[in-house]
Amino acid sequence: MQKFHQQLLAQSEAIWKKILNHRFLKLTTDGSIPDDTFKAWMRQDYIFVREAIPFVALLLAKAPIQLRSNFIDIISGLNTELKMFRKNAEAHGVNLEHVIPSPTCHAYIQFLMNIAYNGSFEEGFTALYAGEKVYFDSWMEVKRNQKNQSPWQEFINNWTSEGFSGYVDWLAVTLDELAQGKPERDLKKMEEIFLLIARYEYLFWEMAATAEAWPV
Ligand code: MP5
Repeated sequence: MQKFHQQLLAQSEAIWKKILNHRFLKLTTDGSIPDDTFKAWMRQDYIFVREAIPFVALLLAKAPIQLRSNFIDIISGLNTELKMFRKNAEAHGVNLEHVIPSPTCHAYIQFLMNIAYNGSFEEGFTALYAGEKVYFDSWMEVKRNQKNQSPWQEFINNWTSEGFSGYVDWLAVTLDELAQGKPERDLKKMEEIFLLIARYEYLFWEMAATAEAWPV
């Protein structure tokens, strides 16, 4: 029988393919990504990771006691990641101050916050798994196919490390446990959230590739 996380991935196969084939990842892989394009992603993703901290903290407040320590580690990992962003920003002359979240980044964060405040713990956990799994698969695609070191190597290595891979596996196993015995209605909601996050993730690459911005 298919596990719940496998079912989610199977249902999202079409959008997943589009994510992994996105030109942002292809150009990063072959080294031809314009600096400004990568830097646009970096600035937006810095905001995303910064705002992921309150998102995960809200989930921590709803988490079963036995998962609290995992959530503390996740928050700590996000904080370490922010330092990696700041270090690379400094090295590449990227200004991370006063970044205005683009329409996609803004909408994605709002969606996550809405789930964290108004959704169940299981719904929030599903969103977390979806976002992390996309990043793992996306950066693995880059790592597997790159022929030369990239100026952005630290980002590539960050989401393809053994530690990150183990964390994403843990999310999948834990999500399967959380889904066990849940009524069909709850599982349907989790499936909807998973697909929506995957769609936002696609749009996030698109946002960076097109330098998406507000009209004024
Ligand atoms: C992640 C991210 C991965 N940094 N940005 C987006 C748009 N989606 C997912 O999350 P984390 O917390 O950096 O591992």
